Amino acid sequence: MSPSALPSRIRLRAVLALLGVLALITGCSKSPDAAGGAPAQPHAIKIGFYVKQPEEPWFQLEWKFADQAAQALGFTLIKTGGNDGEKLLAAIDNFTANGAQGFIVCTPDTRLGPAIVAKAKAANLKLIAVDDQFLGADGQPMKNVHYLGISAGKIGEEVGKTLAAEMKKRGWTAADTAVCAVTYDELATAKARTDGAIAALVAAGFPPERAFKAPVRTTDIPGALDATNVLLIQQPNVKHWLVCGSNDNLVLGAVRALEGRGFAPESCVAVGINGTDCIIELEKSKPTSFYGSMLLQPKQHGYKTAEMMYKWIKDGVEPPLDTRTTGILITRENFRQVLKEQGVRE
Ligand code: FCA
Repeated sequence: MSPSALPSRIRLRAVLALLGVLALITGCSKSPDAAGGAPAQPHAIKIGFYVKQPEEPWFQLEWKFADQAAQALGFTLIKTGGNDGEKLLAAIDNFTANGAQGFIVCTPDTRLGPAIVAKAKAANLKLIAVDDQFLGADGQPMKNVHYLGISAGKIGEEVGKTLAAEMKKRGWTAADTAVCAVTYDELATAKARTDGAIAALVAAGFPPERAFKAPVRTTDIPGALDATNVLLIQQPNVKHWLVCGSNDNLVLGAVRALEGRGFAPESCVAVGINGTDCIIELEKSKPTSFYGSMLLQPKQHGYKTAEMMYKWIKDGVEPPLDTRTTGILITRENFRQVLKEQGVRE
C-alpha cells in the first residue's frame, strides 16, 4: 500500500511522530552541556602544542593553561614534546594526520625555523612559535613567523639589578665577589637574558672583568652543575658569587655546584628566570643561596597562544606577529602570594 493510500488520520500521526523524533534529535544536539554530557561530536578545531622540554615545570604549565583554553573555548589540544628536531618534524606530520588546523611550538632548535615553516605551509597548518623565536638561514630572527616570547633583555636586566642590590645590601666588595653567568648563547632568548643581567650589573658599577660565563652543554640542572664546576675550579679565590642564568634550572645547577664546593648559602646570591621551576627550592625550610626568580607568565604563553590560534582558525583573526611578556621578581618572602595572584598556583 502506498503512503498516499493510508487513511489521513494515520498519515497525520506518522508525520507528528516524525516531527517529535526530529525535535528530540535536534534538541539533544543543541544542548549537550545542559544535559551535563560531553558534546556528541568531536571538536572541529584541533590544535597541536609541541614543547622542547616537557619535563620542565615551565612547559608543563604552558600545557596546563593551553588545556584550560581548550576546555573553555571548545577545541581539541594535541600535546607532544621532546628535545629532538626529528621528533618535532614527525610530530607535525602527526598533527596533520590527526586533522589539526594549526600548532604552537617551542622548537628544540631555533635553526629548524625554515623547515618547520615549510612543513606547516605544505600541510596548510597555521603556526605560532612560543618562547624561542625561529632563526632563518641567515641566522636572523624570522620576523614573519607569529611569535610570543618574553622581553628577554629587560627581564635579564632585572636579574642584574637584583643581584647588584643584594651585593650592596650585604656589603660585599668587588674584589671578593664575582659573577657566574650560566649561559646558553646558542639560543637568542637565553643569550639576551644573561647579557642583560651582566649589562645591568656593570651599569651598577660591577667590574666587567669579574663577570664570568659558565656555558652549558645541555640546558638542564646537570648541564649547569658541570659548567659551573669548571668555572669554580678556574676561579678558586672568589668568596662571593652572584649567579644568573637563562632560566631557573641553569641557576639551580649553579647553586648545587656552589653547595658541592662548600660555599655557605649566605655567601652567594642566585636569581633565576621562569619562577615556575624553583618553587620547591623556595619552599625548602632552610634557605639556600637561591634568592629569587623573575616569574614569567605561563598563562600568557599557554592559554593566550592557544586562544590566538583558535581565533585565527575559527574566525580568521590573525594574531600579532610579535608579542612580548614581562616578569616579576619572586623571593622567599612573597612567592606564595605572587604565584597565587598570577594564577600560577591555587
Ligand atoms: C625558553 C626556556 C624556558 C623558558 C622559556 C620562556 O624556552 O628554555 O625555560 O624560560 O624560554
